[in-house]
Amino acid sequence: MKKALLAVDLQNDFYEDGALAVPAASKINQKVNELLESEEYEIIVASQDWHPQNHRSFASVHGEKAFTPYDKEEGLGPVLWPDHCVQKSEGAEFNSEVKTHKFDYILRKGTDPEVDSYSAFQDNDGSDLGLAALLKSFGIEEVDICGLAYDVCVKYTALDSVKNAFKTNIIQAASAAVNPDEIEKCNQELKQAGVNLI
Ligand code: VGL
Ligand code: ZN
Repeated sequence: MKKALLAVDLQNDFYEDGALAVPAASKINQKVNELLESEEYEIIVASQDWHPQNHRSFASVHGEKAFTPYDKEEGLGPVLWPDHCVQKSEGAEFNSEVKTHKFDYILRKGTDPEVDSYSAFQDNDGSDLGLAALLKSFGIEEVDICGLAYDVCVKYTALDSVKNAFKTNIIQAASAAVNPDEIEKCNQELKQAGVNLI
C-alpha cells in the first residue's frame, strides 16, 4: 500500500515559547525527524497554519481573552485563540529542528480571514483544500499523521483522512496536545472514527 506522511503545523508558535504553546512540543522532534527521514513514504506533505493579521479566530479581533469559548460564527471553532502563525512572521516559520528539506509539498491553510482551517483536507466551513486529490493522484491508500496540535489540527486532519477513505494512523510519539486534559476524550473519538493510534 502506498503511504504518505502528513506533518501538521510544525511551526514555532506551537512550540514551548510560541504564541499558542503546546506543552512539551519540542519532545516530538526526534520522532518527527525519524519519520521524515524514513524511506517508506511516497510523498510527505506539511501543513502550515498561515493566518492574515486580522484573522477571525484571534481573540484580539473580538476584544476577548484567548481561549474564550466562541460559537457565534460558522467556519470558526469552539474557542478563540491567541494571535498565532501570522503570515510571514517568525512564529509561522517551521521549527528550525525539523528536517523541512524532506517536505515534498507545503499546504498553507487558514488564509481566509473569516474562516478557520483545523484540518489539512478542508476548511472549517467545508471548502476543500485539495489534499485528498493530491494524495489520490500519487496512488496513496494509507496516511501516517504527526505534528501539532494533537487535539486540534492533527485530530481534524485524521478524521477527514478517514472520511476520504485513507487507512489512517496517528503516530502518537510524534504529536503533542495543546490541552493534555483533552487527550482521553480525543482518543475515544478518533478510535470510534476508525483512526489507528500508533
Ligand atoms: C491549531 C489552533 C488554531 C493547530 C491551529 O495547528 O492545532 N490550533 N490554529
Ligand atoms: Zn490557527
